[in-house]
Amino acid sequence: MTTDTSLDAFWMPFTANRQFKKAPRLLSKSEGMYYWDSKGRKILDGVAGLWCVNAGHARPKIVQAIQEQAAELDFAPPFQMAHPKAFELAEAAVKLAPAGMTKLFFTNSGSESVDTALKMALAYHRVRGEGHRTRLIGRERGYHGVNFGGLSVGGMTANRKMFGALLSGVDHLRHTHDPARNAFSVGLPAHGAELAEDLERLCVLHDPSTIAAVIVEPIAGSAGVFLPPQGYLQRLRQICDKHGIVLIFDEVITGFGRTGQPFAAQSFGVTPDLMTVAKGITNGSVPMGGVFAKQSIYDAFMNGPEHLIEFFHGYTYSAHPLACAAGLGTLATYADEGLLTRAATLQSYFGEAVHSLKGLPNVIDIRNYGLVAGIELQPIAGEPGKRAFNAFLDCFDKGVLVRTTGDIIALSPPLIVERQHLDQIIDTLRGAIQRAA
Ligand code: PXG
Ligand code: PLP
Repeated sequence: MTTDTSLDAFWMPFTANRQFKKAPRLLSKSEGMYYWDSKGRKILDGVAGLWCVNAGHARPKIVQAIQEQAAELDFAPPFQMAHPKAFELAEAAVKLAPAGMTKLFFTNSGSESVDTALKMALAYHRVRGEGHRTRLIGRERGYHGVNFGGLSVGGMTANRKMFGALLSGVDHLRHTHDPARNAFSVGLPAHGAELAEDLERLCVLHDPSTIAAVIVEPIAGSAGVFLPPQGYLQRLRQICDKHGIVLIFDEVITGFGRTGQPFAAQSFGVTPDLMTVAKGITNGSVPMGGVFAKQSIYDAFMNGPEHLIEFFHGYTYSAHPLACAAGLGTLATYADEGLLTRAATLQSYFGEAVHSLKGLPNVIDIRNYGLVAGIELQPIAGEPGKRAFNAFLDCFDKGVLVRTTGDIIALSPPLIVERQHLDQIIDTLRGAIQRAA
């Protein structure tokens, strides 16, 4: 950026624009575990960019794949046409997915993946002659992106309240965050499996024959790292099976190694019918998302005359060549370095480090699983979000990037993280939390 570039024109997403433009935080370079800001300061990345740079920054195989692809084939129309790397990436990715999830539909973001999955579920029922299944069930405090479908099933009030009535026929399960019973749990909380019975309650209210799908994040990330109570996801799966409801896991954050397995579905031993991903599929390098589907869901569409389109849905940039090349470079990097299971080996060290913050002023809960953690602070009276945001600014000033949502600090370092990086993140955070008291 030249020194006379104004910050005026760019309307920044999910940002306090006026405050930012008075004191901008600009990143200009990245490599491995680090960013460098525009002043040349080195900043340790404690959040994998935005939960996406799982293999660390500027990895050679990914960089090279993108560079070569840009010169070889820039774009190929994705409707009634294709290019080889789309099939290569889909094949490589379904090998990582839970058994039986054999199909992958490409999108360009998590938000598009969610809307795609909701449409797939509705259409799946319809092609099977169950078009009466139209209701979609989400969960309070869920985040499923910002498009109208995902917003409607999502449960973050600030994201929803400005945008009208959203989709009709949507209902929500209660969230599972229960600090009174589960505060400072190490790993999955013991209490709350019974909250899955909310789905039975909604089945009684609406009749199960009207319900198309239930969507949940296996671990809610964006709203503040809420872990599934032990047994909760298993119970949701049972209720969906009993009533013929499609179960969708939104693995945009948990996918590609965050929980110690390629997908949280595998860590928790529960297989959904549809699974949305984005972020880690290309290591954040080129926008891409996707929806994994069970074979039986795909098969239900493969009816009627063969020359007809089976699913009237897709994006201009579905399976974009640059994204597919980046995805192949990413999966190769994950495989070379065993990154998709590395979180499992670091989980106990990371967990102990994070839980060492217990007892600091205003720390009211700490939660961890794999390489994700949430540290919840007591809000400043009348100024919700400010204490955590001050800690975020303080950490950035001290050279560590963390993420906040409300008064919750989230950590999700790249999966290449070493113990000394974890120590630096926690030590910096300790100081920031003390200063934010
Ligand atoms: N589903 C889940 C579970 C997500 O975490 C999306 C969908 C939407 O993805 P896109 O690519 O459309 O942004 C996400 C994205 C945060 C934060 O503050 C998290 C996300 C996005 C923005 C902020 O933690 N996750
Ligand atoms: N709006 C218009 C006018 C379009 O022509 C298209 C795609 O052709 C879109 C929106 C959707 O764009 P995308 O396919 O990139 O989601």
